[in-house]
Amino acid sequence: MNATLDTVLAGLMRQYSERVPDVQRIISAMIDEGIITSPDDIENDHIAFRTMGVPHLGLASFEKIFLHYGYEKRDPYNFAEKKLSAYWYAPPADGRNLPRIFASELRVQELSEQAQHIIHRYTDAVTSDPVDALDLDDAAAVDQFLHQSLWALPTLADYQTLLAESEYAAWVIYNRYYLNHFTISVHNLKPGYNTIDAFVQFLEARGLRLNSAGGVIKVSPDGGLRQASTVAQMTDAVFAGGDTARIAGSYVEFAERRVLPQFADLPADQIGRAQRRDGFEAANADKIFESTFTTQINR
Ligand code: OOG
Ligand code: NI
Repeated sequence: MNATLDTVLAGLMRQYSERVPDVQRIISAMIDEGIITSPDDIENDHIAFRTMGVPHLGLASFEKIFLHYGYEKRDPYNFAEKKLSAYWYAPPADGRNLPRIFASELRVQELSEQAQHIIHRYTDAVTSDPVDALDLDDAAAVDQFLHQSLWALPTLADYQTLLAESEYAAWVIYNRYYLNHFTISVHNLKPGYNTIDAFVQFLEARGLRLNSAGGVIKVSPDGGLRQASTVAQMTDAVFAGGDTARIAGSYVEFAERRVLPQFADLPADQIGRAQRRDGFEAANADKIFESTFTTQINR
């Protein structure tokens, strides 16, 4: 079971690293700076996916994959203005600090008639839950599923119409289940780099472009979860009929999880994941979504 999950996660990371040059750029900078000696030294705090909330798809379908591998569904989040719902999923507790998952869904029925019509012209091709037809113990099949299209390639005109109303809708109609981001855990890095402030300073000195929505560093009201992210990189997209455009792809996130107040006096060697702030924060997430939005990309 865990071997299948490992293969699926490795497949996601491989395709994602190829699509997002910032991943290699950040890893190389961390090695060059002496923060890590190999990419394996990086703890992946969480990965994120986006889904289209229509019958047979959305979270109800997507989550079956990771629930099958032992992930547990946790807290819900609501983003009223962006018309999104999300949950986070805790990894199987096997002592390996596997990434959490943050998965969201567009509430398609809240969009304009025009946008709903465009989305359904694509997604109506899906007439039963595609995950039900998948052998979840076949890692190669799941890897392929997460990188394939469940609907026809969109036209550039449809993409642009969606983009004007919902940046998220446009992202999903083209990028589907591609990994939206992975997240470098900064609190376990060496001193000088183990806070989000220090790490952001390092990234900015190395010329990375960071999402500034709501401020570069997003801090939860309890102070325990501190996050930042790059601005999504552009990818060359080919649309139906052969039109091409540069559109938002995926990005990289950074997270510092502080030790919970009740464990503040524990010695460092007794601090693990269970002693740190867990979960997510709606107000942080709301701004992190904008890492793929034109408001950040064209800034
Ligand atoms: C997810 C944004 C939220 C977090 O860690 O709160 C998020 C997305 O862009 O799909 O990643
Ligand atoms: Ni995230």
